[in-house]
Amino acid sequence: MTCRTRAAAPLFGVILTGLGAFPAYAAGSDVHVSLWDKGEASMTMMDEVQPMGMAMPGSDMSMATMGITIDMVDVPAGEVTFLVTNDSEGMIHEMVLAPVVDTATELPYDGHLMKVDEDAAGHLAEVAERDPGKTGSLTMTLDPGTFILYCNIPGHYAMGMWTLLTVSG
Ligand SMILES: [Cu+2]
Repeated sequence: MTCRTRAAAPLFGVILTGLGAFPAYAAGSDVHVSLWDKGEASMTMMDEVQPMGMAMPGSDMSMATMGITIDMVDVPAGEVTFLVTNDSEGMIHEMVLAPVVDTATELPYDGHLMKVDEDAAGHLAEVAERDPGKTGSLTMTLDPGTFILYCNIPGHYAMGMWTLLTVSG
């Protein structure tokens, strides 16, 4: 019996070490999300600038007057927490999360409402409308793939308020 006990102890130690090799999965990832705009000029430019929604031909994102910035563009699959701050001084913004099948294809968009068709796009979850300076968080368990974070206040998506997140397996 004594011999068996001694043999088992090191094996148990190896198993514990193996579990410790995947801390990213256990802890999850925190993604800081900033919703921003350039103030009054953001909306007055809407009629003058070509829309910059995802994959729209001729889009130049350097012309965007509002946007979504994230501090991690690639996270491991598993639990992901989005810590969202509306950094605008005067506008309400939000963050909607949707899967992306093909980054070369525009999201379904209603040009009259000036909004993404959330149901058709495959809505997953959101941090809904936040006043300037306010925060919100959202925790999701995500499988590998590409996801889009966008703001669906009328006009904002087309003005450039979106970004892509890669979830790696
Ligand atoms: Cu917005």
